[in-house]
Amino acid sequence: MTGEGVAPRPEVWGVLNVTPDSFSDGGRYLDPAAALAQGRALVAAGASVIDVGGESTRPGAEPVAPEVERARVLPVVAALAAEGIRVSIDTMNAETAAAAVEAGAAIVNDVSGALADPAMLATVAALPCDYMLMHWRGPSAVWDQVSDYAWAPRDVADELRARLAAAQEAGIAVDRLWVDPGLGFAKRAEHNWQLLAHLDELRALGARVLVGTSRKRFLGALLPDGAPVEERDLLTAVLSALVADRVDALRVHDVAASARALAVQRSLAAAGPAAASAIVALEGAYSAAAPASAAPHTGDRITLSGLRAFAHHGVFDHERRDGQEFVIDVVAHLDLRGAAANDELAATVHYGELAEQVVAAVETDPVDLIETVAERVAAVVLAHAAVWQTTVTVHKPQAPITVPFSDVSVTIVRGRP
Ligand code: PMM
Repeated sequence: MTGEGVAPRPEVWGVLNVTPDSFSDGGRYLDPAAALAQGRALVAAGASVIDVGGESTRPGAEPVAPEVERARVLPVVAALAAEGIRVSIDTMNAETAAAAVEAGAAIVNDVSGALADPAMLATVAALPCDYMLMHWRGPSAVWDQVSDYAWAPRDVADELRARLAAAQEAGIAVDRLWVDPGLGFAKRAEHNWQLLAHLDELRALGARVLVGTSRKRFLGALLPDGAPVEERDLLTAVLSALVADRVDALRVHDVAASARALAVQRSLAAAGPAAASAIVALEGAYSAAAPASAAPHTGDRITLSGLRAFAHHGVFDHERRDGQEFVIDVVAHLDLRGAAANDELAATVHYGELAEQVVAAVETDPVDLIETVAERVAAVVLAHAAVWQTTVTVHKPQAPITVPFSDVSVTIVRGRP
């Protein structure tokens, strides 16, 4: 029905909580027949995997005895798998994982990243299944004490890298592994947004990437107070489309909405060259440096995202004294046809060297403003003769702003005079 390799990327995984108390669908699918019907409906709406869970991870939820968890999920896993549906079991318990795979599950989705049950990695290593390591810093009772990050995208990637290494050491090959930033799990809204904006950090880990944005509280914060949780489905679907090109799978409750949003995203992406020339035309309108006519190469560019530098810029004494992290994105526009035709590094810009030059320019003499830092970076990029235009964004995620915020940045576009 939904064999591996058939599903378009990203896949949509449908959530099926067989619990009395999950925060958005608790109690609806405790009856196996109702769960099976919902699983079928999610597949019909476009899910390639059904993620079956028997224990709520909602803050304040009571832990569930493994026997109770298994009694809830195993009949549903078996019934779905018997229909040829690809099933994931959402569990932190190794015995439940093993029993679910025995019943036909193809994936173990462990929100604890193998930190809750010491037997999990060895168990999964011996099972014929994929394994999802979600970023986790402990149960919801401790989230208040463990929700601080220097820069969430980097910290989460570093912590997941360690979990991936542990999984591989236990004998789980990387082609069986998935990672997930664990949105909402010991993360404040700003951390969730930063993680979504910097998914490349997770992609660089080498495992497949899934994100679970669905119906989470940080989306509810964008809706009027008291809005029903289902109203978050539209926001989830928008996010599904926005991150589609950087993830392998999306875990959602309203599969139809995300599947439709992805259809829109795919149609737009398929119109790539047209979309690219529209962007070039827009950029041309903004930059005197753009060639008068949109030549075929004017969309060519090299992009460096999320470069990190530690520096002492800022107007406050403590910023000058203690320093903080700055994150820089650079787009360098240059004609890449010659480099591609001759496969020749000398005909383009060496991105590793450019990255080092940008970081070095940020890490020198402290100044007050990130505007000044951005100008400095633009000058470094334009020092490469082949570059005719650059877009530089300097983020200051730990800026001294007294209200909750996710990021502040300055973007400039500079070209040759
Ligand atoms: N979120 C929840 C449960 N399981 N699994 C993964 N891999 N990623 C998630 O983000 C995730 C998860 C909590 O949401 P729910 O109560 O709606 O299932």
